Amino acid sequence: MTELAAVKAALKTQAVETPSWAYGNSGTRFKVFAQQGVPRTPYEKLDDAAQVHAFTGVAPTVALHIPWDKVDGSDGYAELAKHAEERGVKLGAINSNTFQDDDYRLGSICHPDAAVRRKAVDHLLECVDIMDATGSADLKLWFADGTNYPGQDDIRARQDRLAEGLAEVYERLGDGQRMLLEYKFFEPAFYTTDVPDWGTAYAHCLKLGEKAQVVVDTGHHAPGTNIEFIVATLLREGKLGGFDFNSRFYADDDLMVGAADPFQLFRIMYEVVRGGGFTPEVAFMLDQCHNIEAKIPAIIRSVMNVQEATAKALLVDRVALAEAQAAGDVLGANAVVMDAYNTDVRPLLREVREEMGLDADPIAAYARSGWAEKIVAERVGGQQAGWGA
Ligand SMILES: [Mn+2]
Repeated sequence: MTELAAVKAALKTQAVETPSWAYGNSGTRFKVFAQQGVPRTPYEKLDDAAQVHAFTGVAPTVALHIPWDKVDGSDGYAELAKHAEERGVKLGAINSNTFQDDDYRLGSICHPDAAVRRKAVDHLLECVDIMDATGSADLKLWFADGTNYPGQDDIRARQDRLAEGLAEVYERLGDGQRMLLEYKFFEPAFYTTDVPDWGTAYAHCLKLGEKAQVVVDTGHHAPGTNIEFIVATLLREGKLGGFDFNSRFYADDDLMVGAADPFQLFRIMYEVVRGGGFTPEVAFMLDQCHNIEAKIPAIIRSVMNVQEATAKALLVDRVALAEAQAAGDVLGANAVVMDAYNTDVRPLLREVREEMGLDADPIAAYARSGWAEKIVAERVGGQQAGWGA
């Protein structure tokens, strides 16, 4: 196989998981803007996600969020999984929610009151039940827990509560199921956050065991953080469970991945490729909201941005790079990396898509498909998915 053929083959195996919540209405704490044609049910979210996969060929799974995607009935989740498969996609990670209830004002799994902790852990256990029903492999945990004021609660005790709660959920995981622990350095808590960084997440995952791994949300870092170093380190330790991709200019902006800093995304994907992380064992998920732009084309664009960064990462001449590094050739090594980054990979990706039987231009093909007009015409009445308004 030629080198280019190997790059193409790798790109065809790419899998980017799209989040159900990206198809619903969203906004900032100032305003949620409603859009026409937005899904009213988890089923309709899957219908939209299937469009993204149909036009990109590399978005085969959809993450659910509980309770936003809760369905009724004993067979509800099995039916949801069937609905997805009939449309050519599968259900992916189950995301828990321990941040939208009045009981969680002082935290969830780290709350000082054992009764609230019980409620939070029970919710996480329910999420594992749902994984059993959907066939999902990953439980993705993000905690809004923390404190706003010095002395508000005992920082150390909160870590103990966190460890205890996580251990109970970990024990409940079945074969082939994982716990992916996400970190975020601030917000909604501002003084301390109980899982603020990869080190804290890693320490808990290490103690829990092999089924616990760290999720890197690209938006959850301080400005200037070298995220690719974190990725390289977690891969080296066998603890990189996956990504929540998005873009940030300031904080947790949840903008389209690759929009704010495509060079950073390339550097991250290079470390993924370099570290042997371009495998199904690492979940490449989007965690984004599309507040002002049309949602489905924005998600298609996001998937394409990940593809472009991946293609460039795969094009790095690692033999030449290793030689330059070994020779101490600072500028030469940097040039090898920059050559790959500065390659226009769009023609290559158009070829890849055509070889996959897809339209070379997913955005244009989606626009021509009439899906956007169809959902505006058909999804009239009912309660649109989304949060706040
Ligand atoms: Mn996230």
